[in-house]
Amino acid sequence: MLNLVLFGPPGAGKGTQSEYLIKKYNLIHLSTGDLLRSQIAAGTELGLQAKQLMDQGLLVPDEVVIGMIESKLQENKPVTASEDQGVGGFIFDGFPRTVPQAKALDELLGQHNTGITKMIALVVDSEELTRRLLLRGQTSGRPDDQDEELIRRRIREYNDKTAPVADYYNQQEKLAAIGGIGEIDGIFKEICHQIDGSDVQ
Ligand code: B4P
Repeated sequence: MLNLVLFGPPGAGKGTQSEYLIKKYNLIHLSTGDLLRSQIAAGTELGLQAKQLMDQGLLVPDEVVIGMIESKLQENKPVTASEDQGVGGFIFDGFPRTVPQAKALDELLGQHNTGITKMIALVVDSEELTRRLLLRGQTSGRPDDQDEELIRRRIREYNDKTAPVADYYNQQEKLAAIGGIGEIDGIFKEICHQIDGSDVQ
């Protein structure tokens, strides 16, 4: 199985690149941001609690997101999925965002006799991230994309709590860092090159 972690600060292009990767490698997409937003839309207790934190640019507690991923892995049992549905693996988008989440993911995948193949880390500077998110905020309707101070807090939260997750995968020799500025298609080719050695031209 090909199990990828797509990593980077808010607005780095994780969601954007995930869409291409899912199609090319036939992956199941697990985005904790999307899962949380669907809980908010459904008005669940979990969604109400998550919304308060997300609207302030803060991370949701580890146990909440780990629980969501655990139940999604149960629904799409990794081994069954790969054998019976021609599924190539999973893409984890926006998860793990803390070292405890990374450890929990290793444990959960280990229970299914599989593991993370590679972490793709998209590198983009803060000014470009802020520009992209404010632009997306004009049409996305996402409250966390509409306020520059809030966006800067999300980036700080990333630097404080999420950036160390890259070291965790680096120690396992699974980290591939890729420049995330430029044409979306060119960045996608570079990611594919890191995954399967395919030509970047
Ligand atoms: P997410 O939903 O994961 O959102 P994100 O980091 O803002 O988005 P992403 O990087 O995917 O951006 P995209 O590709 O769309 O998280 C939202 C919130 O949920 C978090 O702040 C947190 O509160 C909570 N949360 C989620 N997961 C959690 C976890 N595991 N633990 C705790 N809390 C969690 O790209 C952004 C924009 O850039 C788009 O408009 C796109 O068009 C543009 N773009 C992409 N690539 C480009 C390029 N190459 N050039 C120009 N523009 C580009």
